[in-house]
This record gives sequence, C-alpha cells and structure tokens, in this order.
Amino acid sequence: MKYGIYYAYWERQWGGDYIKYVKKAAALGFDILEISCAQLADMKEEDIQTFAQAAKDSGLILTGGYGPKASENISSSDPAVVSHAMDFWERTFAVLQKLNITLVGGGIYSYWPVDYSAPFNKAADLDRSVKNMRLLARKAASYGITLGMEALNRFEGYLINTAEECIAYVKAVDEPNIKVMLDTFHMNIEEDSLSDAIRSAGSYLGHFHIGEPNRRPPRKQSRMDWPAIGRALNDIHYMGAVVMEPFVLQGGQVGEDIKVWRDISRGASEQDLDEEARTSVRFIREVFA
Ligand SMILES: [Mn+2]
Repeated sequence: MKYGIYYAYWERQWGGDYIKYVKKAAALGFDILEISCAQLADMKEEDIQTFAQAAKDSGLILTGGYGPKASENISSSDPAVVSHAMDFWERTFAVLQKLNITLVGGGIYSYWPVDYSAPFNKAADLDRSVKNMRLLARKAASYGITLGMEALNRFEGYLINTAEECIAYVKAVDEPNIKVMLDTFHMNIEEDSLSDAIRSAGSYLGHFHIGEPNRRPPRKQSRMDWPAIGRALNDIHYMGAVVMEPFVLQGGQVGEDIKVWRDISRGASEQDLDEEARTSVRFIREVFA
C-alpha cells in the first residue's frame, strides 16, 4: 500500500499552491499527494509542466479527487448538463495525464454536495449514471485513468451510500477502470461493519480514504479500529492508495462545503498541522503493515 494526504487539510479554498504541498507531503513521510480536479482544466501549460516536474523531483505520486458541481452531473436528466460534464472531464483528463495522474476518486457518478431541496428520482438517476459512466469510463481509459466511485454518507449523496451499493454500481457499469472507493468517514455512518465492507469489495476496491469520524487525521487513541481496518485491507491483498483526507480548519469554501462549523484544529499552526500529519502517517503505516 502507498500512503497519501489530501492537500485541502491545509487549505480553506479548493485549489491552491500544489507545488508547496508536493514538497510538504514528501517531507512529512507521504508517498502520495491527492489534489482536487477543480480548475485543473484551466491550468496553464507551463504550470502543468512545473507541477509535474516538482512531483517527480519529490518522488511523489499524485492522485486526484473531485466532487462534481451540479453542472457536471453525469446522472442529470438534462442532456445539456451531461454533455457539459463529459466536456469537463475530457479537458480535465488531458491535464491529469500530463500530471501522470492515473486515479481520480469521488462522487463522480453524481454531484456534490447534493441539494436535497430539489426533487430527485434515485432509480432513474442511478440508471442514467450507470449508462453515462460507461461512456466516461472509455474516455478515461484512453487517458490511462481509473475512476474511483466513492460511497458517500446519506447527507452528501443518495446514489451510493454503502460498499454494497458501490459494488453493485461498479458491476453494472462493468468497465475495468471503474472501481469501488471507500472512505472510513462515510463508512462510520453507513456500514454495519467497516471490515466486512472492505472484505466484500475485494478486488473491486480501487481507492481508499481514511480519517477519524470527525475527519481528524487517524490517530492511535481512536474510536476507529485501525488495526481491524488494516487487517481487512491486507486480507483482500489491497495494493492501492490509502489517502488520509483530514478537514480540521473552519472557514472558506472548503470549511463551508465540508460543514466545519468550529475550529476542530483548536488553533493549530501550520507547523502543528504538519506534525499531526507526520505522526498520523507513521502510525497508519505501522498499523496497516
Ligand atoms: Mn473521501
């Protein structure tokens, strides 16, 4: 397994100075930096090259994460929205390929955060999502990209809440580069057993996010049974990425989208955040080994 961190741990806005985080993640002991696909399609050629080189120089692998906007929803009943979504991904895949990114995970099968004040039809949306994901999968494959379908908790999504629903979706799409993606934060809300959910995903598991139930970095003194989660991942011979996705800062678009309504970091400085991440990845490496 390779271990990573999502850059937004340190950021209040989506996007940002990824080169800084490439260096930081490498220095803190990570193998992977996960970045957002937001605004990637508009990145200047020169900046793409500089960023790709910085990752290479740091010996870091990059992965992508994304929660599509409502206008990028491939399950939409509006063909214009689906067409816009396909176009968004085509432009984004081209940049991802230049950054040597081969994996993108998130609620790619729908949009995020879901607006529950709008009416929806789960069965119809799911059906459209599966059909359109098949087309998106082939597009992604032509750029050498695998897509992780992240099961999200009920407050953030309605199409795929559990590993069981995720596996059924992935089997229905039936494309080799469409994989199950699980996140302990969401699993903590939805799954009867985190270990059983991981084991049921088996070889379909393509990406894995970790975090405490309150989205702090994984720690030894935890309500999460990290040793059991590690055993389940080893039982299925999971060889993919394990990316921590902590959100502890209040404010900005990140704080608003993630619903961080208090300073979970308790006034932590950037250096404090760095140290917590360093300790966390050391702990997880040991407990998942
Ligand atoms: Mn996640």
